[in-house]
Amino acid sequence: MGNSLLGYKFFEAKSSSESVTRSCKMGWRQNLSTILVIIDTPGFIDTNRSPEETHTEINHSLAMTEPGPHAFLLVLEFGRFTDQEKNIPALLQSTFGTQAIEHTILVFTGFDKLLAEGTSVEEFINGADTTLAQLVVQCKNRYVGINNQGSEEEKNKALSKLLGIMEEMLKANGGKLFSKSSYETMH
Ligand SMILES: Nc1nc2c(ncn2[C@@H]2O[C@H](COP(=O)(O)OP(=O)(O)OP(=O)(O)O)[C@@H](O)[C@H]2O)c(=O)[nH]1
Ligand SMILES: [Mg+2]
Repeated sequence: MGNSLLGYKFFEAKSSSESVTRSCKMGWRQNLSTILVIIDTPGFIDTNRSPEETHTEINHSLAMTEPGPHAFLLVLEFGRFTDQEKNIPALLQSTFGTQAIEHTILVFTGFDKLLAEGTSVEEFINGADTTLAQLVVQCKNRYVGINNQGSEEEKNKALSKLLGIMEEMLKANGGKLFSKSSYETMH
């Protein structure tokens, strides 16, 4: 997924029965109107590590973004929202703080599968189970679908959409970067 946004292969990505990404890694893209920095993290549901170890590793990503990220991209797949996945928003909030959801954009991968069925993203969201529908509401309808196997054009279209959503989100949040410590001292 990160590679699609960067426009080149940088992060390790492959079909595997085990989690592939072990540590946080930062990649850049410079051929846009702004410099895009993406930090890929291990998944919250890691097949090889305890939740505590995963939490610690994902937490490293925040220090890498100093003074803070513009957005969290919560990557899910078009398809079933499993019981394990239902726990992800809580894990996101326990890692980065409860306000993290205010800075979160949902990115659904596997858009190609949806297209093959003739289902639109909106149809998928409208038919989503209660927990996913609630998450979409919490994220104030900030979501985008992407086909990581698609053409450069398709991937760039998804990126443009994502950057547009991020800009709107930043405006709504008063242009502030996410900062865990400022929230912690405020509350
Ligand atoms: N068809 C299709 N396959 C996808 C899409 N996105 C990811 N995949 C496939 O899913 C597999 C896993 O992708 P990764 O990007 O490695 O996923 P990840 O979430 O980083 O996985 P971990 O690092 O193991 O947690 C790869 O083989 C991808 O080609 C998509 O939009 N469509
Ligand atoms: Mg990965």
